Amino acid sequence: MSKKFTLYGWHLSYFTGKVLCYLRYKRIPFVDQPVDMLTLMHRIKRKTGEVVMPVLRTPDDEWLQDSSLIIDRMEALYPDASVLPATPVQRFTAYLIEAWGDEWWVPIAMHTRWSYPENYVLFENDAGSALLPKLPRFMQRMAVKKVAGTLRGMLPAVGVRREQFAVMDTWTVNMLDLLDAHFAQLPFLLGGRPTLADYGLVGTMYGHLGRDPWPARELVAPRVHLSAWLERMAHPTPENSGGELLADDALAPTLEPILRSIFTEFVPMLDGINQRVSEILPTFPANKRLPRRLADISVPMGSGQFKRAALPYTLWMAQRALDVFQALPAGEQTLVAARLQPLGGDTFFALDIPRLRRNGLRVVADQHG
Ligand SMILES: N[C@@H](CCC(=O)N[C@@H](CS)C(=O)NCC(=O)O)C(=O)O
Repeated sequence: MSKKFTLYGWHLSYFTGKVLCYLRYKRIPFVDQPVDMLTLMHRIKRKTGEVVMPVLRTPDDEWLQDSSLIIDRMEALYPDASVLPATPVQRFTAYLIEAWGDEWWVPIAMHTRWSYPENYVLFENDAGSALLPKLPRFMQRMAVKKVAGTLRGMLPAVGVRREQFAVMDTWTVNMLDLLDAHFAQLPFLLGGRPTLADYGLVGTMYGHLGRDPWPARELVAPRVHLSAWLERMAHPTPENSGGELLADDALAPTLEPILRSIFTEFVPMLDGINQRVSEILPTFPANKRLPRRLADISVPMGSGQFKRAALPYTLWMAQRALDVFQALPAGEQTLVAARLQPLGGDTFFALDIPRLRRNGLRVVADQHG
């Protein structure tokens, strides 16, 4: 058995990109293993209960699933070059942006991939040679067609619906401009080295926007500072990623419009999901996993509205950030709330979500909490 960690995933996968960039930055030795069909459908399913990537297999043969759990476990094992800021405002902000990067951006990443057929050639090549590495091309193509069909089937649920394309496109261009303006000032979201915030955002940027031919050419390449950040994230060196976070627990002014968008768009999404969960919870069997998706919610996106299915899992990511806030000493909580209040942060701290346990890609709610 390998003494190293093994990362099972594909470079085109959102959450694999997040973990891959993280492991590289931390200089944790690992085998980058494109996951094949047997491993994905059977071994991973047996070990984690899900057909999912990424999974990190430890040298002790533990199979860790969920990018956030993987990072938590690795941070405990490898505390050097921590991606978790030590000061309260930056620490909380890192978890908040992780949640936003992981969850809010999924429809954008799916839209910029699946709405542009030119992206399919790379997907077919990469996924085909990963799934069935030893089999002929035509069989690889058939296997990819099936996987692509499953992924395309998820598009309407996550909100990739033709009538919403204009709202999504406008939002994306505006947000990428804000990010580009930020990275013109600072190497990373919170300063001179990457934090959990950057790893949340890199999921969408590494595997999807920065790699699929259409968005890489049309959206990322023209924004040189965003492109340079992505390059630092993908290929970290002590020279390009070894700086300090902003002094005095500061947040850059260029991060403020991004945080404002999180509070006026992502938080209403969390509220909407919470509402859907509270509708079913009173009659839902205790200790049973909630459905992966609940009925549609409608949330602000830029100056428009955006409809998508509610994912209870997303609340677990919000709970993760709230837990970090609540674990701070009272004085530090006051500092964090005061710093974020002018940007609309009150809405986040007012969230009242039932206690959730993660189980694979779903959650179990504590109905007696
Ligand atoms: N929250 C999980 C999400 C993992 C995830 O959604 N992975 C995608 C590929 S990027 C997948 O395998 N999806 C299969 C599915 O949704 O059924 C994580 O952070 O690892």
